[in-house]
Amino acid sequence: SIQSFSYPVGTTIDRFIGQRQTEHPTAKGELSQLLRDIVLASKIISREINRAGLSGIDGMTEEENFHGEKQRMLDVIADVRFTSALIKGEQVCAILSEEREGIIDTGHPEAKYIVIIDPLDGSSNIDVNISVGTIFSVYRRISKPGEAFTMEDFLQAGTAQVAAGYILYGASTMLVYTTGDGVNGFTYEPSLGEYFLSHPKITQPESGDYYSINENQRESFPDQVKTYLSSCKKDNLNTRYVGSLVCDFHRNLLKGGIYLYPSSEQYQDGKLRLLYECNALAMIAEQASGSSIDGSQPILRIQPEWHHQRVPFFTGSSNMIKDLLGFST
Ligand code: AHM
Ligand code: MG
Repeated sequence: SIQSFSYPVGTTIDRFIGQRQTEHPTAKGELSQLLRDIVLASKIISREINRAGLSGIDGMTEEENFHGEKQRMLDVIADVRFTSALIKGEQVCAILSEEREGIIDTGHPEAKYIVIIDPLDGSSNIDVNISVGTIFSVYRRISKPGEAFTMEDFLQAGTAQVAAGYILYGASTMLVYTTGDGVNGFTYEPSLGEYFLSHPKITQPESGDYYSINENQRESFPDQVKTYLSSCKKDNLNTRYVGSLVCDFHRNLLKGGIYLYPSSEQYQDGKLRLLYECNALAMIAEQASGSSIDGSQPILRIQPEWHHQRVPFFTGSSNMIKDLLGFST
């Protein structure tokens, strides 16, 4: 019908954030402002990514980050855009970015939140025009507002997250986030410059047909993972692997499936980072009735020991994670 072709109108993300705030009469609007700052930076990055092939910023810089990885221009741009938006927004006292070694002091010691962010995940996909993402977590600081922040503020278990989300720069740009009260997804309309609520109250199917894994290290995977993979093959599940975590996670969240990044000879503790990548997605998965484990325990319960810690990461439909757990020795 003509109606299905009519222009999307509905709840903008701004209105949604405002509505959520009025549901919490004691809220002062700081978290709302912080989320709006992330929304703004994501619009800018979305635009940069859309033009990357023409503007030349899909290429490499001369620099390596402290992980020893070559940085892409877009990695640097995304890092700067998100951190500047959060600094200007004044709601965060300090930031950890996967692109930098140390804590970023925002110069707002009175602010009560901290943010951990992977500004551009999966960026090795950028120069072939494949989707990438941003992943973020928000925590209340442990140190007192007004005092100096410490590393302890960042080494909190994932259960302490106040909000978590990701932006998927895909065929459409989408922002999916939770504040611990369910998961909602918003799709960006670039000509209006607005995100609209397109995926209210996302729930992950209990089971699915997809498993997402890079198997190049399979000889050295733990037996638990080898056995689970055999069962996936026996059950004729389909492999889907973009190699951009946000994309693989998002597909499995909506359609049902499991994502696996186990330990191996190459990556003794897995490849993905607990603070920048796993905790945020684990919170979203749990809020959407899925689950996330490191092979034996929930990701969200892990007490981080250092900020760049890696962890084996398994996330997806609850019954699939249950099956994987069943093979642990
Ligand atoms: P990055 O932080 O350097 O972008 O690496 C993280 C990415 C994830 O997006 C993706 O799931 C994974 O690395 C892919 O790793 P691999 O190429 O080993 O399959
Ligand atoms: Mg990353």
